[in-house]
Amino acid sequence: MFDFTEMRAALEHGKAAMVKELAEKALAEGVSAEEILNEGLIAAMAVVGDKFKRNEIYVPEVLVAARAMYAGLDVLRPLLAKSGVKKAGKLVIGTVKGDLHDIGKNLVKMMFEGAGYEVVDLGTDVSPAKFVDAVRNERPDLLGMSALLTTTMPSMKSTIEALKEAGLRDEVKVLVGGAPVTSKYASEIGADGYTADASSAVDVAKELVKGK
Ligand code: B1M
Repeated sequence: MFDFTEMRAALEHGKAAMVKELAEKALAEGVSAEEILNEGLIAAMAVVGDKFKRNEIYVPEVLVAARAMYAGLDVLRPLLAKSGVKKAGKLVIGTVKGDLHDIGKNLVKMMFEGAGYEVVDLGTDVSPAKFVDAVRNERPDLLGMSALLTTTMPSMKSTIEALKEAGLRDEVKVLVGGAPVTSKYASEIGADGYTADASSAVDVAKELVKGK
């Protein structure tokens, strides 16, 4: 069994090169990309989040930890995104207006790419108008919105309202997620689906698109 202690410590301390090296080592030892993601990268990022919350570390430390997480994700990306099958559908995704957190959104994106979806990534700080334009122009099956701040969650509601105003609400299934988002909130704002993690987002999306 692979010992993730060193990888988690490297990520917590922002040692990107070491995280990359240890992710490669784990893969070479036969550990699955999914296990490295969950037991190594996501577990370490949760510790970083707790320390941030307790003011034991500050924004610069969180940023270097995030950079180290990306170094690990770069190693895993080709494996998580391996597909080769015909496109399962199209997803437009972005982090909502005022919100710059993109690690979770990028994981969701990777999971969809891995499941054979075409993904259009609008990035972070995406306004309702920009989401609406993308739905109009890209004609996706699904619109995914991510929010990590309680203060930016209302932008999901504004985007759904803007889709209604543009006459596009019935054209697309709306999937929402992010740490502060709940399934209760998702139904209150009229989203079609919610998941707490990136892995189950694809399963929920498949169910939604089936009924489309
Ligand atoms: Co910020 N931040 N941050 N931050 N940050 C949080 C979110 C916070 C909870 C930290 C804390 O206080 N404990 C807190 C929010 C409090 C709140 O609103 N309730 C917070 C704050 C306050 C802030 C600032 C305001 C701090 C400041 O400046 N004073 C500021 C805001 C900037 C802005 O956005 N305007 C800020 C800034 C930053 C950094 C830039 C330093 C950095 C972001 C770097 C980046 O993303 N490129 C950062 C980080 C890294 C975090 C924490 C530590 C980690 C977030 C993360 O990436 N987690 C976070 C604490 C925490 O969450 N524990 C925190 C790992 C990621 C894999 O998880 O994003 O939850 P997550 O995604 C999951 C699921 O939620 C789900 O799947 C993913 C994987 O399973 N999911 C979806 C996500 N999107 C989905 C969409 C779906 C489905 C599932 O469908 C479409």
